[in-house]
Amino acid sequence: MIGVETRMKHGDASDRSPSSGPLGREIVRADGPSKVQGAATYALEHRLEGLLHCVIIQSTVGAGQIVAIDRSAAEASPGVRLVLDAGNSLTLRSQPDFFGNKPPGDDYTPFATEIRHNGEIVAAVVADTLEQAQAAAQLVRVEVKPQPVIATHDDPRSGYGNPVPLDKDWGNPDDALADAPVVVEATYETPREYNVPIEPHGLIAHWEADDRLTIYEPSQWVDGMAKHYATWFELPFENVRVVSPFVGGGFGSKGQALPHSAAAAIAARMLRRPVKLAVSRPQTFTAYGGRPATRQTLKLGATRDGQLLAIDHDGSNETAANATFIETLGVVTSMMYAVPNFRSRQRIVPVNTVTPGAFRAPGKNPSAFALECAMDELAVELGLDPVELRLRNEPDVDPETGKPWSSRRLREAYAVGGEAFGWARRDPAPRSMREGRQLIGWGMACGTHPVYSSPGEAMVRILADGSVEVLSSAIDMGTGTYTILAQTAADALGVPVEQVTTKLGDSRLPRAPVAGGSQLANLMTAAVHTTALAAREELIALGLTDPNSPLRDRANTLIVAGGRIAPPSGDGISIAELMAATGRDVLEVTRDTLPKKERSNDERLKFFTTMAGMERGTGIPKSRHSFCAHFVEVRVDEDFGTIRVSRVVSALDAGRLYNPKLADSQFKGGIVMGIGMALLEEGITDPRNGRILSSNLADYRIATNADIPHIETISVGIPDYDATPLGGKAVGELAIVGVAPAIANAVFHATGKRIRRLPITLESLI
Ligand code: MCN
Ligand code: MOS
Repeated sequence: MIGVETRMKHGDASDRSPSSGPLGREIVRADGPSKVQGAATYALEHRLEGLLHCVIIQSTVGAGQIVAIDRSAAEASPGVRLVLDAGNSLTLRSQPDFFGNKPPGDDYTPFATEIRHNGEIVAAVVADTLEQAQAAAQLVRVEVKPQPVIATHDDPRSGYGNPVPLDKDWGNPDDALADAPVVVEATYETPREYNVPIEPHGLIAHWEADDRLTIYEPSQWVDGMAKHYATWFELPFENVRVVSPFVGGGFGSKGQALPHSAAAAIAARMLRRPVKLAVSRPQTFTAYGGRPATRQTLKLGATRDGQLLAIDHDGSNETAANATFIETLGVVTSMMYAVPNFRSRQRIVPVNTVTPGAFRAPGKNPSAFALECAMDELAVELGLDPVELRLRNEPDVDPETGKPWSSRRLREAYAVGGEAFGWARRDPAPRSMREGRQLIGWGMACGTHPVYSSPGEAMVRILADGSVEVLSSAIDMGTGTYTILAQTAADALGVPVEQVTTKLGDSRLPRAPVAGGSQLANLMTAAVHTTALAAREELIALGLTDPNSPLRDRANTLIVAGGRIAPPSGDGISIAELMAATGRDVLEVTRDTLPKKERSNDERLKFFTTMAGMERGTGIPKSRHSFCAHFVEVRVDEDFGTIRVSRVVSALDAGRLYNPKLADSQFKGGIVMGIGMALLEEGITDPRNGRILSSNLADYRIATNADIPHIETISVGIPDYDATPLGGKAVGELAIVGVAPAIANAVFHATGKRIRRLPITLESLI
């Protein structure tokens, strides 16, 4: 990533400190009522005149050459308007994905001629109704000359894999390990995992004119997606509009336009009619890649009293046969504990799979699984309490960069979380705690997530009735963006939060970067804060200088509070009264937090439509991370081997929370997903043809209410203005990190069995 200085200059500290105002309060979700009442319009629910329906046809082999496609029967089928494949598709200009993977050549169609994975799109049918398109799709005959398939990295032919340039080294780990009094070594594995948001992928593509495209598509990044379509169709960026006011979850899967997105847009263009394409649940398992399977071998060397001497880490993840995805496995390993000798290596193993992608806490999550299990194994080996072992290796500075922490409140998390859980009552011996036939296990592990930041842009509009609008192309996928941005504006402006509405998810609005890397809340609250302060200044200027203002010439002493503008003593007037007196319909202010104001349009666009602006710490003097400690109780049935998580207490340091109720919901969501990861989720692949067998919600099991116990979350964060302008740190992905190892460690404590491959099932305990 490009290291650009994007940190905003801090204004007057008093402007940013936690106030008794709306920011930081437990306000209910602004979008809640519209969602529960069915009034929230999701992408595929938009109604358009003359809408056609598109169905994709995916490859049923894992590798091969397409010899022929017979479209004739499908073309003759009732209601069919178009059958598309590589032979008759409009050709687009190719565009690299997030990670720089670019299809070969300058031309691109989403329809394969050479098949690299099972589920790759080979054709599509467009018809008047969905049923007609589905029926006709059955009639398309695809003849393929199959080639050998390497379905997963468990296939010995997949080989050792290819190194990627992420080596990390310090000290001399080989010598340190050779000399270390205690060494533990183990290999940990995680399976393919899928994002499975409640709302599957899909879109409506609508060409208003030959050079104007509107896309209704669930999106974590409408500006990035608009750029994608603009490149594909060689249109000016402004001619593409991506609309995504509501998103039924994404978890990383909705950051960019995907091959099926191109298929729908091509069909709409060729037919000059709006086209809807709904990816079915089974199809989503190959429409987007999900987290790749990982394998990590860790060696930890330590003194007898538990001082880490060395860590040696070798990790690999599956990637596609023709594209690179790196699940960055060394990221937590290298920054969690003070260790003088360190090595981390990473490889990628190409197999016949769809290109894997980002999935909640990419890299961090499997990285912590290996490290935090290995730390538990070391604690057992040393006869030390696992919390005590961690305390003995708590680093004063970031061991990788040597930078001081902006804040790191893990000691507090251990203390507060351990106390709430009752950790002191734990008998360290495995199989020592039971209730009847239930073996009880207590385990713990840590999680962390970096603080990323990008610039953002926002508009604040004060309307004639005194109400306020906040506008941004940022999105809310259930996270709380609508709510916290209203809180931020209300706070900075001095109006009641009920008076503020937020409009999001439209690339025509002021720009925002991706809602990924858990960066959006911090960067957009900063952008809205800046903008709202500017709007307040304009309001005050209007009150002081407008000839018709009842408050004119009051020296510069006006205060805005509670929706009223007033001199320090006296009641003043409402904002609506000021707007009426001065004859204003609207007062509109746009600001951004770009590093320099005089950026050209092209440069601005680059910041908001590529990852170029995503600051990961270069040029920032402090190491910025959120942290958490999870304490978990499991109950394992001695006869049946069934595993239940019966209690979770997590103490989390995510700095200042803009809305503790919503942050709590984020934390709990992450923990729920972590329980699914530990015990349930597994993409099972047919070794013969690379087909994903668990491509539905019956076979790909995610945690349901019945799997979830009482979860207690405790925030131990304090405002961290070295991390972000308003003092918050990363929230959305934090809590999933560390849950799976805490459960694996608890299962060991309950049973004496160390399970190093997820998910932990009753079979694995036999
Ligand atoms: N928040 C807060 N105080 C802070 C930071 C955040 O109160 N200091 C709260 C806010 O309500 C904010 C939310 O936490 O809206 C998430 O903020 P943030 O950590 O900045 O994460 P993003 O807004 O960037 O959201 C993306 C993040 C990621 S990367 C994934 S993956 C993920 C996640 O959020 N996917 C989700 N949480 C999800 N939650 C839901 N319901 N659905 C998804 O798909
Ligand atoms: Mo989250 S996986 O960074 O969208």
